[in-house]
Amino acid sequence: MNKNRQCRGCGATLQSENPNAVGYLPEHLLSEPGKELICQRCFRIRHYGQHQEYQGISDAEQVIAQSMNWAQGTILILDLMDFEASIPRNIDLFTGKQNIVVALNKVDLLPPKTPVLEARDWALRRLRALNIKAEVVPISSLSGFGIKDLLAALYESSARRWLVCGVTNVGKSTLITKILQSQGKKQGLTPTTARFPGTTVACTRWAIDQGIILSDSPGLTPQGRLTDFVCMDCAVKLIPSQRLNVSVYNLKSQGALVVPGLAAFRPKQDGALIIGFTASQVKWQRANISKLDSWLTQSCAECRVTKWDRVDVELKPHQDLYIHGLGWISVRHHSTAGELIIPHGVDFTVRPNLIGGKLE
Ligand SMILES: Nc1nc2c(ncn2[C@@H]2O[C@H](COP(=O)(O)OP(=O)(O)OP(=O)(O)O)[C@@H](O)[C@H]2O)c(=O)[nH]1
Ligand SMILES: [Mg+2]
Ligand SMILES: [Zn+2]
Ligand SMILES: [Zn+2]
Repeated sequence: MNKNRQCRGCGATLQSENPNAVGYLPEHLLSEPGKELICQRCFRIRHYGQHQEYQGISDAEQVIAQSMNWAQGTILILDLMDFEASIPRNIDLFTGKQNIVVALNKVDLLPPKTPVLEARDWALRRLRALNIKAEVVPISSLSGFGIKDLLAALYESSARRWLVCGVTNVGKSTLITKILQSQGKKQGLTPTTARFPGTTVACTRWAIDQGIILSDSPGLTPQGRLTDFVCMDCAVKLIPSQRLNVSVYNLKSQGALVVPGLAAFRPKQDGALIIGFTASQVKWQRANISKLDSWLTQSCAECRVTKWDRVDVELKPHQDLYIHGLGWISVRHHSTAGELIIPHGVDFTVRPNLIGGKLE
């Protein structure tokens, strides 16, 4: 009778055999007929913010590939604060579809002086450079900014079945929750959201106004994102969740920048003027070159970095050096060469600056 009932929060198939696997619910709760249910893991996330490891999580790419047959349109969510890391590896899978809208999420974390449209245009240029030609709608799933514009794009299209997809933690489930709330659909459950990656494990479908159905989906794991190299506690600290911190560092002789235990940039010349950006609980800070190694060993015992990549990088004026899953540094008037030190396997991108005046 209870075969294949689904957790309404994370999509897992409900089961009462293995408490350490996703979808677990004690037998007496699972046998309640007809009711919308959530699994024990979702209950713990929602009420206690707990983030344990669970077994039985299917490969997100496979789950999404199945839903692509159902969907008539795709809402691809990108995280503005972690932009390149949130572009899925196999982007063609999504952009090959007829109806695609890119939702540029977390714009609430921009500094107050940065116009949202400026950030939208920056993202458009970045996507065009990657040959991705989709409409880009800036949104905040958390505050509700831009949700009306996103819905207008869906209503205008002939597609009714939309897959909401993207890498882990970009805000897919938060977006669906916000839309359900904005349309007064508060009577039922909403998708489970959390500050750590991997919350949604299978697709769940949600009816909204104008006959549209949104499918939540499990997040893809991007390659080379620092967040995915560290333990859950450290991952939570790295998730973009705070307004972008922008600090200017006028480095003196022997000066460098470091995020303790995670990354460092060591300019080749004295007196570099560098702007540091992070939107999470970690921050860039000044360090003396002679102390860099000791700063880099100051990390969590559980996920201490053992192998570092040291790369020579040259930044031209108005370029960002963005470390996937961490944040970025930027220079304005002078080219700056230096050594970037990051955990082995983490990716970085040199790109036109996101924040501040642009070079035309
Ligand atoms: N500041 C801010 N935080 C957001 C926004 N959208 C989502 N978040 C936060 O990002 C984290 C992840 O949100 P989820 O909605 O669970 O992300 P997801 O894409 O469903 O993640 P998975 O299910 O793990 O793939 C949560 O802490 C959210 O509160 C946003 O627009 N602004
Ligand atoms: Mg989710
Ligand atoms: Zn669940
Ligand atoms: Zn850790």
